[in-house]
Parts: sequence; C-alpha cells; structure tokens
Amino acid sequence: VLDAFAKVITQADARGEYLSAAQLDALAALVKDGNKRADTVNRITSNSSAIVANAARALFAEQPQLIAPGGNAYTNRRNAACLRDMEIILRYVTYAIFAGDASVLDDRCLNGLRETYLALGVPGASVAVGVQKMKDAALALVNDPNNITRGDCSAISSEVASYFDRAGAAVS
Ligand code: PEB
Repeated sequence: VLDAFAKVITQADARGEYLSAAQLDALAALVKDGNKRADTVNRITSNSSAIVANAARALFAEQPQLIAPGGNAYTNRRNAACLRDMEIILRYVTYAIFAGDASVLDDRCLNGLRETYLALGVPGASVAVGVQKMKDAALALVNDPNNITRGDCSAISSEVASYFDRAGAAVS
C-alpha cells in the first residue's frame, strides 16, 4: 500500500535521484489542499450507508432481472452479498482518496475481482453500473453547493471520479 508521498519517493529512489521540483510542487499542493481531501473522505464515509443503499436500489430498478428468480442477486443471501460488495468497493475508494493513490484499491480490492466474479457468475457490468451510481452520489457530496467554505473542488472531484472509474473498469 502506497500513498502519494511514498509513491513519489519509491519512484525517485529507484532512480537514485532527489525529488524533482515538479514532484515537490505536486506534493506541496497535496498538503495545501489536504482539508479538501479529508472533508471529501469524511462526507463519503458518513453517508456511506445511503450511498450504497441508493445505488443498489437504483441498479435493481434498472436491472430487475438481477433480483428476479435466477438472477445473481436473487435470495436474501446473494442480495446481501451484493450490498456488501458495493460497501467494500466504496470503502477502498475512500482509502484511495485519503492516500491520494490507487494502490490500496488496486492491491486489496480490485486485484483478481474480475476473475472472482467470472467464477461466481456475478455480472461485472452490472457491478460497474452500481459503482457508477455510487460515483455520482459521492461527487454530488463533494460538490455540495451548501459547502461551508466554497472553493475549487475540480481537482479532488476528478481524482475521486478516477478511483470509481478504476473500480468500474476492473469489473466490466
Ligand atoms: C468479492 N463477492 C462475492 C464473493 C467474493 C466477492 C469473494 C464470494 C464469497 C461471498 O459470497 O462472500 N469480497 C468481495 C470483494 C472483496 C472481497 C469486492 C474485496 C476485498 O473480499 N450480484 C449481482 C450484483 C452484484 C452482485 C450485480 C452489485 O447480481 C454481487 C452487486 N457478489 C455478489 C453476489 C455474490 C457475491 C459474492 C450476489 C454472491 C454470489 C453467490 O454466492 O452465488
């Protein structure tokens, strides 16, 4: 598991070089905007149950075959497994946001997930739709116009989007 600092240091050390001015600038910007990152993680975390439940409900409304007899999320056990999977993915996305790096998401959640879903008959493309819905909800929170302090959230928004996109791409 790497964070944005460890990632840059690992890369520089592999080349036996000092951190470059561009790398130092990028890390300084990360520190400067650290409150946006922490606030983003806080908002998503404290709304995680609603984000997961709403995304799953919307997914099942769009793809009712999933919860019909024979569907992969049919029966309470599989429905619960589906909600749990979405919760796990959202949790690792919040870790990646806080770390400023996707490695924790890649290594501990997405690695091998496609193969797991293939083996279980879980429709990965449907999981990706659920992840997309969680992404929309998370971005709405990040860009909530009722921000206490209004600011430019474009950089953190696109970073947040990239982690959800990464999860969606890993399973679809
Ligand atoms: C991944 N998901 C399932 C299993 C595993 C994962 C390992 C099998 C074991 C089990 O059932 O618990 N586990 C999960 C994950 C990590 C992990 C992400 C990362 C660290 O450890 N079915 C659908 C929907 C979708 C879904 C599209 C959106 O129709 C999910 C939710 N995952 C789903 C279902 C099962 C499952 C298991 C229904 C149960 C499948 C089955 O047992 O037949």
